[in-house]
Amino acid sequence: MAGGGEEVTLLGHWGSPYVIRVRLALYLKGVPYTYVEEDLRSKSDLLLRSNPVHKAVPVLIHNGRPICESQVILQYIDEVFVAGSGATSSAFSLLPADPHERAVARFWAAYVDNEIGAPWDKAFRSRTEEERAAWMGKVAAAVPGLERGLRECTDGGRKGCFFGGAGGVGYVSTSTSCSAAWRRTCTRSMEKVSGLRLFDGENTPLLAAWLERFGELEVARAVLPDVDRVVGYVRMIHAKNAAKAAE
Ligand SMILES: N[C@@H](CCC(=O)N[C@@H](CS)C(=O)NCC(=O)O)C(=O)O
Repeated sequence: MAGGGEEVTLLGHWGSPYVIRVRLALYLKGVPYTYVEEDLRSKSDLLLRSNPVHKAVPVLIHNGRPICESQVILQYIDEVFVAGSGATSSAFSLLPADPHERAVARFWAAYVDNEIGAPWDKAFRSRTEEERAAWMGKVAAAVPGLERGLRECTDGGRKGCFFGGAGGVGYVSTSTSCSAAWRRTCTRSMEKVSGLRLFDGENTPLLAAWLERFGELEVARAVLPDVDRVVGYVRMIHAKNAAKAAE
């Protein structure tokens, strides 16, 4: 049960990067919440009722009202849980105050979902090695664009260290928690599973350094799942997908 008279419940799955980004945001904002782990093979009535369109996690339920889609949830959290609202003591804002900087942050958050997250999901669900390699090729092709974005957002790496948010962990960092998580978990897991290196000091020095720094933060340590657990999960899904392909 959340404190301060607010009831906040998150329906999630431990391995979902979309859920992880919401958990990062709630942690950064200091919002207490009840976490409900969903079995995605047997979804709860609450999940089906709360997200009848996509039937997917994350769903945030705030005082009985569901909010779906992780980017929408992040923006909701940023707007609702503000200092002095009684809902949280944190003055921390995920999105920058300046409208142009906010637009830039949203642009890169969308870039991450569309150009990196979407093909990554397809790779995850691929039934053959060839199909998976093709989708991961698309992910790899989008990574230099993100490196360029980080350079522009941070004035060549000099301004702020965390990609969106003046020197702090901001909206893009949080919504890119997939990437941040990738460095510590999914990326390392993918590296272990497929041998593909997406972020390294030579080709993507800013991203590599940023993700390393992000991974060291208390919030990352508290929220990101264990690499070996993710590796085991990814391998299990790949094996299931391969078995389906062979049917
Ligand atoms: N665009 C959605 C993506 C959410 C999503 O794909 N969630 C997955 C877990 S990672 C899910 O719940 N899938 C439902 C299923 O597997 O049936 C968001 O940003 O929230």
